[in-house]
Amino acid sequence: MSAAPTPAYAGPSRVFSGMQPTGGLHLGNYLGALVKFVRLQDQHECIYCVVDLHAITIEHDPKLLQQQCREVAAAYIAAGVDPKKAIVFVQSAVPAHAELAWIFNCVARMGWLERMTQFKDKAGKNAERMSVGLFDYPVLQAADILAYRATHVPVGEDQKQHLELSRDIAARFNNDYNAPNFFPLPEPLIQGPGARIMSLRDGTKKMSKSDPSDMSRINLTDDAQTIANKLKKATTDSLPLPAPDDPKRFENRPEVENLVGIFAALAAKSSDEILQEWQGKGFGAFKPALAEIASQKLSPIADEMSRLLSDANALDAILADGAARAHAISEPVMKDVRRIVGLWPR
Ligand code: AQP
Repeated sequence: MSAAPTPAYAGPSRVFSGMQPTGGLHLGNYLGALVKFVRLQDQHECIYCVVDLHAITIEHDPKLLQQQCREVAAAYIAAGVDPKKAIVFVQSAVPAHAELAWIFNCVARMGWLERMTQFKDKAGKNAERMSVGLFDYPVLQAADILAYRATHVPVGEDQKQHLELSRDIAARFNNDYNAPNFFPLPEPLIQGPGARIMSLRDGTKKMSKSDPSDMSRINLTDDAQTIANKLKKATTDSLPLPAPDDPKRFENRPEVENLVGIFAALAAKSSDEILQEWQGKGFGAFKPALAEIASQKLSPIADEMSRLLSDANALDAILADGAARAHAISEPVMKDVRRIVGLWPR
């Protein structure tokens, strides 16, 4: 089922996004999502969540999960999210997410979920042994967004299909319950040079927290030496950097395209501008320059993260305030949802 065109939703424009506390954040999370989080907070009401309910869909260590939530929240704030402007909180602190996910489970269709490529990628040949939660992940994601009737969702390109599912669920709910325009059809905000950052080892795979090789990614907390070392060892070829007007400039060179894209995103330039400066030169010079700009951007974030994490009480107070503000928005929505669906009022 494809979503109908965005109807005349009359509610306010609102941004929602989240990240999983499944490990340290990396450059892909930063360029694909965090940079946009910061940019949007001055133009919209923004809600940024640490999605721990998503993190338990795969094996996790209960003793570490709360601290991992703090680390993701600290990364948001250290990257520039202002918790006075934007709402920053942990998903499981607000009951609407799980409740609405159940209701949406009864709206979404098996066939829609069976088409989700991220489940296929993550489960591989072990689909039968994966948790039902991992299969159902995009439904919970729809609930995350729509519990706040969010209209815009900044994400990396890997989340495009999940966003389409959220739109389908919203449209079907509105239609099946004869509640026209109750939920907006949320729009993904994907564009931008960092929308798809690939692994440093294999330019056809996305940079990911769960990649077993730490050399495949640049973590937000890596120091300058580690970043330089990872980039030095990043897969490239022996050819020089291509010219921007060469139509075959990245043909069979996904790793080169990725490094140029990362440079461009960090320098807030286009890939063509980077190639204009670097065409004909080799990676022996390019990689150290890239390492330099990467550590210039990331080291203040790492420093601020460690400062925030050194005072867990202060960070937890920010998250408690965020959860209260999030609940104040989602509870009236859930009251309406319960009424529309015919559930018992609270
Ligand atoms: N490589 C990437 N390039 C651009 N954007 C990316 N994002 C993730 N990887 C890239 C964006 O970061 C946000 C948070 O993602 P997440 O933590 O919820 O989970 P994910 O997308 O599954 O990220 P990972 O790193 O690949 O985690 P694991 O390995 O745990 O699954 C999203 O907006 C995502 O688009």
